[in-house]
Amino acid sequence: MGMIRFTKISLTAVAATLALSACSSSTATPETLPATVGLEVHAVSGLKFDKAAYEATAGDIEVGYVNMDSIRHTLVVVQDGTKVANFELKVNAKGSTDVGSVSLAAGNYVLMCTVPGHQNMKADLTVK
Ligand SMILES: [Cu+2]
Repeated sequence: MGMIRFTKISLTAVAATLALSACSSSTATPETLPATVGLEVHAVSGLKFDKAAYEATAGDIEVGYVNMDSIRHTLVVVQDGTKVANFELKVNAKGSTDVGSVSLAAGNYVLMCTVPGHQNMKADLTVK
């Protein structure tokens, strides 16, 4: 019984330490995006975007891209396997942001990152 109790205490201590380190590593505040941004996408750790699906309003869409990860990422828009021309956002470091405008008609699109090895960074974009 004594051993079991000791193990429980140790795990609690480890959990507390992890919580503290998680807190201190999240202090890098991203640059602020303009209020006019109509679509905000975050790159997060694990080669993912922060959502599986996004929505935007048809027309000129101002897209804000925030890097919450520690490696560089890009953002492009693809429709039916073809990249939408003249639009690519790049965020090279943790906390960096990029903003750009893309004109999209209503429809279904896919957001992707073009960095080699990041082919699983995909999310749906529905434009209405
Ligand atoms: Cu990426």
